[in-house]
Amino acid sequence: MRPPHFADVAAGIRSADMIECDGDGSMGEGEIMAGEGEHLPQDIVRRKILRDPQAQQDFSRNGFVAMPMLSEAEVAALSTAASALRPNDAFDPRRPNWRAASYHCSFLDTNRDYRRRAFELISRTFTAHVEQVLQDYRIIQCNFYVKPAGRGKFNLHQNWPLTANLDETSVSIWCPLVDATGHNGGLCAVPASHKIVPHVQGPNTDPYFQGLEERMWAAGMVETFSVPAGSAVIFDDGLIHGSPTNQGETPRFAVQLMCVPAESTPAYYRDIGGGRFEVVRADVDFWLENDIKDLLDGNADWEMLGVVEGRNRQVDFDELTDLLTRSDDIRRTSIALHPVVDDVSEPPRFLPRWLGRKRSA
Ligand SMILES: O=C(O)CCC(=O)C(=O)O
Ligand SMILES: [Fe+2]
Repeated sequence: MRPPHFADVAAGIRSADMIECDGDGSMGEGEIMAGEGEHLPQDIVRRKILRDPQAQQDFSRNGFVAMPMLSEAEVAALSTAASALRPNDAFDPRRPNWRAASYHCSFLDTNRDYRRRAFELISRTFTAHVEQVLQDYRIIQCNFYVKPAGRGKFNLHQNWPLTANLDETSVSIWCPLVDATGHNGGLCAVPASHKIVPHVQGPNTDPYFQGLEERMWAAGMVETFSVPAGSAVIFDDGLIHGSPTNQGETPRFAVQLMCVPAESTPAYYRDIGGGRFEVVRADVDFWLENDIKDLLDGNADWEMLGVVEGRNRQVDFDELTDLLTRSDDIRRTSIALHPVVDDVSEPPRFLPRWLGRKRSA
């Protein structure tokens, strides 16, 4: 028996549209054999993410898939509407903002009214596309990412997890509004690096591959995409990705939408020290209302889902290489985290009752 997963309880695993077989060999009857660790719940293995079977297969294997999305008219309309928005940094942070980021990101801008307008504009433009391409997903966050000429390097990273159950898949849709290549700071990624470690990436957490970036590039692990304006790269938020400095003459505008399975509980993981994370419900308004300082400080008014024991640790280059080599097998195992259960008869009152139950062996 596997122990109760955090989100089995927090969210419940409900049936969604399932894939019969996506061709990656992992869809047999019964439990999937784990390469290591625990078996992955069938419901999650079979949960379809992209409606198109070929896109689903590519996504499962590589952690991303690229496809045309916006029409030329939609790109033009969105670009015009974006230029009328007034973020506090005017899309051009003159001095590096949080953590020395030299790009504009809607979510990091201090203007709440702008953040909401950006969300409304982008979600309005993309809702029908999301519906058409993804199987029962909904939009949680919308951002403009703008890199001024000569700036904007984005170190390799994973996006923060967005679901209370880490075995579920949240995705980013990254869509440039200008043609984006390695030259002007387009997206790059390490193929098949999704769901290979149970790492929780938070705003102040080191990546599990800290210090390896140069070697990863030198070893040819990182792929750079050339994406025409309006096309999209849809990727697993656990995929290692980033983007180089914009060496072009003009700003590089892109949008990013973060989407979660409709049946999942959207969440934010706040590092509370000692390897533990507080998990709080984080739906659309959560991300519009809270800025980065709020996210780091926490807030007693947030809806607490529980506390989980993290399994973060650093890997070295050889281990990363090995994990990538075995990634198909590793992805058949669970990366979900377990609720922290203290051996006390009376759980603290702010925790839901189920947290007071003992974990089965
Ligand atoms: O726009 C970029 O260059 C980076 C985007 C990114 O990291 C993301 O969409 O998660
Ligand atoms: Fe990212």
